[in-house]
Amino acid sequence: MTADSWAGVPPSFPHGFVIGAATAAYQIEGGHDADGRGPSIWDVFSHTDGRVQGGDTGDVAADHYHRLEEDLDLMAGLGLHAYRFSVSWSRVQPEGRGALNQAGLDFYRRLVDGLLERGIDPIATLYHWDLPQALEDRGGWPARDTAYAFEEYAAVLGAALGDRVHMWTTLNEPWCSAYLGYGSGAHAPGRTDDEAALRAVHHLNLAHGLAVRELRRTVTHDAAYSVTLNFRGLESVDESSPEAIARIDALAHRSFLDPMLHGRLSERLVSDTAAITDWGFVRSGDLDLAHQELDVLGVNYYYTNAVRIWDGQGPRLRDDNHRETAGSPWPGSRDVEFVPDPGPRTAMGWNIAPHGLERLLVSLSAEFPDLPLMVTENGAAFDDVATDGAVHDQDRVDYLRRHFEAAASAVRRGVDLRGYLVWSLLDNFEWAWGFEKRFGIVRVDYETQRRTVKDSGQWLAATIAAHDAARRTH
Ligand code: IFM
Repeated sequence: MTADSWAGVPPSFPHGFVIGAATAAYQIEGGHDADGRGPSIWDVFSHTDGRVQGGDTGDVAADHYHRLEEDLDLMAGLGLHAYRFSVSWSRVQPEGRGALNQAGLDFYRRLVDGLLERGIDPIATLYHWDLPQALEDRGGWPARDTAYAFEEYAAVLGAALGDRVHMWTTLNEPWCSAYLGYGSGAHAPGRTDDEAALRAVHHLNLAHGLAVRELRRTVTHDAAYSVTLNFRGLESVDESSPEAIARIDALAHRSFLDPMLHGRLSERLVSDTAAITDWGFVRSGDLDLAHQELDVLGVNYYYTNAVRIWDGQGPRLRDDNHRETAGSPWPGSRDVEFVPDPGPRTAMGWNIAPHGLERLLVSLSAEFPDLPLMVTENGAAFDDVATDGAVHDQDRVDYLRRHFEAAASAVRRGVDLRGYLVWSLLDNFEWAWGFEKRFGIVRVDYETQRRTVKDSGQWLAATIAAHDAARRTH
C-alpha cells in the first residue's frame, strides 16, 4: 500500500469513540454440528439446491469455532477497541427452547473472556438471522410464539454472559429476516408470502422488546442495550420519486423504527399493505412492549437507491441489491422501480455513496436527539487479489476512509456517534452469495484457513493507533 493511503486520516472522533470490526456466527464459525449444535434455518437453506450461489454452505466457513485463539490474537494485533459478534441460537439452545447446550455457551464464554483479556469490548448480538430450524418448523417468525422463545433465549444469554458483555444488541437487520426470509425468499427460510413477511415484522419487533426487558432483568454488568437496523439512502429521480421514497422508507425503515423507538405502527406502512393484511395480529400492549428504552441505535449502512414508481412501460427495474427470486421484499409496493446508479460500485453491485451515511446519521440524530448512534456495520466487497502473502485492496481502503470521513463530518454537525465497526473482520459466508463476495479486512484462504491482514486491515489498525495517540495528547 502507498504511504499516503491514510494521509489526512484519521478524522477526529471524540474521546471514548469505539473503533472495531463485526462478524456474525453463521458467516464465520463453521463447526455446524460440533459439540451439540442444532441446525438453524441457514443450515437447511444452504443445503437446499439452488438457494446459495455455488452450493456453498456455512458448514466450515472461516472455521472460527476451532480457531478462536488465533482470531482473538488477530483482533488484538489490529488494536480493535471493540468486536461485535453474534451468538448462534441453535448452538446454545439446539431446539430453540428448553435444554441448553453447555458446550455452546462455553464457546461464547471463552470468546468474551478472550476479548476482555485483550482489552477489547465485547458487543454481543443475540440474533443475526440463524433461527433454530426447530422454531421454523413451528412457524418461524410469522408465529407469535417465536417472540416468546426469543425472550427465553435472551434470559439464558443474560444469565450466562451478563456479567461481562459491554453492549447487547437484540436483532441484526430485522428487515432482512422478515422481508428477505419470508417475502422475497432470497434468504432462509426462503418463503415467499407477503403476509408472513409482515407478521414476521411484528413478531421481530415484539421479540426485540421482550428481549431487552429480559436482558435488563438478568444482566449484572452495567451494559448498554441496542438494536441494529439497516438503512439505505433513498434518492429521487423524477416526479414520482417522493411517493416511491415514502413507500420504501415505510417498509425498509419505519417497519422497525416506529414500533421500537416510537411505540407505534407506521400509518404509511399499514395503509400501503392494506390489501395484504389488516395487521390484526398486533395485540393490545404489543407496541408498548416493543418500545423499550435503548442506550444506542446500531446503524448499518452500505448504499443508496434511486427509486421511482414504474410507469408500466417496458420491464420494471427491480431491486438488485439482493439475489433475484420469485418473491419480492417489498410487499404492497412491487411497482417501485430501483434505478441503477451510474456507479462506482462494489463487487456486490452496490453504489458507493458516503454522503448517504452522513445524511442518514444527521437525520436519525434529528429524529432521536437523545439516542446515541453507532455505525455497527459498514464495509465493502471487492474482487481481491492475493499476491505474495498480501492483499492490496486499495478500493476497500478508499471506501472505508471516505465513509469514516462522512461519519466524522456528521459528528462535527453535532451527531452523537459513539463508534464505528467495520464489516467485516474476516472474509466470510455472504449468505445467498456464498463465499465469492469478500468483505473482510482480513483475507481467509478457504483451502488452508490461513488469515492474511489486507491493506484495509492495516489501514484500520493505523487509524485506531492514530486515534488513540491523538486522544492521549488532547
Ligand atoms: O454480510 C452482511 C451482514 O451479515 C449483514 N449486513 C450486510 C452484510 C453485507 O451484505
